[in-house]
Amino acid sequence: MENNPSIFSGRLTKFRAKLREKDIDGALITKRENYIYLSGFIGTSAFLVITQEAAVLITDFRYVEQASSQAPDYEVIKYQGSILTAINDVLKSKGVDRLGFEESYTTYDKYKEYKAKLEVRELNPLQGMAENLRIIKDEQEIGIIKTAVKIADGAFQHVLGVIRPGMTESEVAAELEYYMKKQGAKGASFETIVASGERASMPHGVASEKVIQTGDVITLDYGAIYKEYCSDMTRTIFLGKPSEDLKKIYNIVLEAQQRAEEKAVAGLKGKEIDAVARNVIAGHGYGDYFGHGLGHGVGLEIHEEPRLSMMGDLVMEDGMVVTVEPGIYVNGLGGVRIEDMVVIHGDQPMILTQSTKEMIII
Ligand SMILES: [Mn+2]
Repeated sequence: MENNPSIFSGRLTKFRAKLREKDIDGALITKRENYIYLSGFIGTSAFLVITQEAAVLITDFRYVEQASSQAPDYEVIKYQGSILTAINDVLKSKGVDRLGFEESYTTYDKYKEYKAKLEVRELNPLQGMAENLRIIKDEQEIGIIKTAVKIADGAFQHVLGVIRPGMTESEVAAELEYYMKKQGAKGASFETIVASGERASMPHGVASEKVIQTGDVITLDYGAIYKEYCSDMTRTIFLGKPSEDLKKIYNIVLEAQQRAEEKAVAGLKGKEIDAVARNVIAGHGYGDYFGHGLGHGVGLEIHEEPRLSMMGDLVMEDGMVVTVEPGIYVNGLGGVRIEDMVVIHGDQPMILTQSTKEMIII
């Protein structure tokens, strides 16, 4: 990650203000996406202790050097033996009495250990304190996400020239992933979905050994991880001339996608944007065949807040990055989904995904 130190100290300042609001004097952060966000350290093991005055990163021998260079705002402490002892020592030396912990990522076993071994007066749930800061992306994050999207767009262009009848879905997935890595991606942001023919009726049909044949509809849903940030896109294409039913479904999904995307604007709730797509699809009689939410936030995690679904109560704000991905799935026939990534930007949604959404028949 290109560590601009001022970005991380700015995030620490915001996080500390939230701690003060909740009257918590120290936070223990163990979830990888959260410690990346707050410190800049991208290794696979770290424990942050953040108080009003201190920022400590505890890690093991493997990561001391990396942590020191990636997280200059932090005092890096190496532990050997018991991590709980190391955390407890830091809590004591920093005078932490009311400790906040990440309740959604703490197993019951760990919680019991915290209770038994950490000498603090209170253990308080942080209630998504770091995750809530992550919802709005800053300029640096949006820049990285744009590159992650561009890599996925390039892979789509690449794979269009490669797909042939006789290939398996797994081979197509491998082409997408190989291309993305060649363009600088660390890997795929989730298990690549290549669902062809009748399998396209499975919204999450991960690539299988099925051989792709002429006449198949093919749903490609995939993304890249670039500098720890994810992208996510879906296109549905046809190998040979599609049936009238599938063509009709394609055009309905496209209309729903475009109409909803135009409404991905600041001030609307996730569920209001979801309703735009849902109403288009229901209006054509396919309401029962769109069984998932319209979209989700994307960032360090592939699925994060805000949710664009019937339950999405969060109001859109500038800097949120979301997907818009309606679909129609008909058992025995196949399915169509079209997905772009969008940055909320006043009343002018910034559509990141550039691949064409015109019907592609190869
Ligand atoms: Mn998605």
